[in-house]
This record gives sequence, C-alpha cells and structure tokens, in this order.
Amino acid sequence: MSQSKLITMDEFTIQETRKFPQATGDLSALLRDLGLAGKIINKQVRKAGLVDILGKHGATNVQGEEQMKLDVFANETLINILKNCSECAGIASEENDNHVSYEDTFSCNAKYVVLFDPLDGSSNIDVNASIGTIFSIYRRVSPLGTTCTEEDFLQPGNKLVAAGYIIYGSSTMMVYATKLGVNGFTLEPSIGEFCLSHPNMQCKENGKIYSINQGNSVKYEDSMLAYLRYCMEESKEDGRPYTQRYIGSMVADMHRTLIKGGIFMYPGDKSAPKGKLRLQYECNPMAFILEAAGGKAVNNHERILDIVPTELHQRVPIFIGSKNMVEKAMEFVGA
Ligand code: P6P
Repeated sequence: MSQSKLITMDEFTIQETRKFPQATGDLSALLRDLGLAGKIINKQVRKAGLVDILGKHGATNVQGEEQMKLDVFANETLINILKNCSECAGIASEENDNHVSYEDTFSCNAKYVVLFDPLDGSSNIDVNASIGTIFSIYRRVSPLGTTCTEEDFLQPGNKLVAAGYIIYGSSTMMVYATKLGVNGFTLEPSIGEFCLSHPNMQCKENGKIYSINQGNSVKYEDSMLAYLRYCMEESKEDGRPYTQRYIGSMVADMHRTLIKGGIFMYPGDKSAPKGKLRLQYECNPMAFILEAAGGKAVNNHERILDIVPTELHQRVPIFIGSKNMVEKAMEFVGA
C-alpha cells in the first residue's frame, strides 16, 4: 500500500466520530492515548532480550503471579498516560489489587473508565512469543465531577463502549471494536503511526482450529472430555477435521481466532471451576470484539457479556470464537 493511501488510526477514528454529530471526540482521543501507550510498551518489548528488564521483578501481583519487569513497565505506562489525558476518570488493572481513581479536576470530569491487562501472556516474554495489552472502555456510572468508584468497574460487558487489544507479534497491531464494528491497525515504524490494515474484521461462522491447554484435561468434567473427543476424532467423521493450536497467550490465540476462525477455550475444571481467565479485562473485551465481528462468547450457560461482575478480578470459564463452533461445543458442555 503506497504511503499516500495510508489511513492512520487517528484519521480513521475522527472519520468514525463524524458519523455522530453529537459525538465529542473524547473516545477517539482515549483510543489515541491507548495507542500511544502501546507504542511506548512496544519499544521496550522489542528490546526485551537486550535490556535488563527480563527476569522477575520480585513483586507478585494480585493473582499471586511473579511480576516480570515488563509487566510493571507496561502497567505504569498505561496508568500514567491515562492519568494525563482528559478522557479517563480512573483505571483498573490485572496488576493492581484495587481500582485507581484519578483525583485531578480534569479526570474527575472525564466520562470514561478503562480496565486493562497491561501485558497479557507475560510468561511468554522470555521465549519471544507474542504477548499483548487488552483493554475495556466503559462510560462511568458515578457522577461527573467526583472521583470514580468501584461501581464504575463492575459493569457487565454489555455496557462496554469499546474494547480492544495491542498485540506485540511479528508486527505490532492495535485492534479495537465499537458498536460500528472491528478494525485492525498495523504499526508503521517509519512514521510511528498505527495504520488501517484490517478494515471491518469478521469472524468466520465456521472454522477448524480448536485452541485449549489439553494439559489440563485430567481435571476436566466428563462432558468436556466428550467434546475434546469430538474435536480430535468425530469432527473428522463429520468431514470437518479440527486441528489444535495453542500459544498460551490469550491475545495471540484470540487474534488468530478472529482472523482464521476457530474456538478458543479456557473451561472450568474440578480444581478450578471458574477457569483461569479474568472476566473484566480478558474475557469481556475479547467477547465484545468477537461478537462485534459476528462470533460468539459464552461460559457454560450464558453470554459472557451478560455476566454481572461481583468482584474486580473474578474468573469465568470461556468458550469463544466462530459462532457454529461455539454452539457445537455447547451441545456437549452447555448447561
Ligand atoms: P495456561 C497468560 O498467563 C494467560 O493469562 C492468558 O494469556 C492465556 O490464555 C492463559 O493464561 C494461559 O494459561 O494455564 O494454559 O498457561
């Protein structure tokens, strides 16, 4: 694509804003700020092997997971950039026990709050596999002019205004969804801008890839084992042989699912009935994106986006991806 035909993410979001005369441009500005954070994090990720930022930071996060130094850098970058913009009243992060309310006047009058997993898949950092930043944007429910409250961060996914991710892969991409659809932007390093590369992304109704950590199967319920047997054996008799792919980084597995079709699963099991992935900054944003692209996202019996959160870091089982594949899985494991 020649330089003259490049559409930057900023140009694109402003064009989208113009479709709504009453829009203020605040959401466009917030997406731009998240893109800036992504570019700053990307710079550090790209040199992780060279700079002493690998290895354990020593601290552990609310999940009890040892924090890699890049996790801490990504978290602090997002918190600072969103604090200094004028569209965000506060944040909640996988790396913080509680939400952070910004206290300055500008932030108290901002209408959005942002939840994020600053560096998802961080266990893959030292093996150079793709990792990513996942974010959710809600309109606050607390009054403008006050500091935001926990209630702002415990809204169901069906109240999301926008959600997206930045994937630090073979290229760096920012993908986000609004009610207008899903669009992907690839970082063009020579100009330092995310440029439109995947307009109007759609998730195929059918696919052949099932993505799950089968190492956990010893702990699965019988219904889940029956579905795995379908994926490994019976799907071939159906003439639609499935193949298995699992990167172990949700952003990477979900980006592949969005582009190629397929189903990604992190089910509950006998030792962890709620599964591993967090509702507010992993499952809900990915569910919002996949539904906007024509896909489906459920736990064992309800739409992920309809789950009413009760705590900030709660986990939910998830089956997400191509609509027909998710519905097939529910024939086996749906309650
Ligand atoms: P497991 C990464 O730690 C993560 O939160 C997700 O990105 C990923 O999908 C999942 O955990 C991998 O978990 O148990 O298969 O290593």
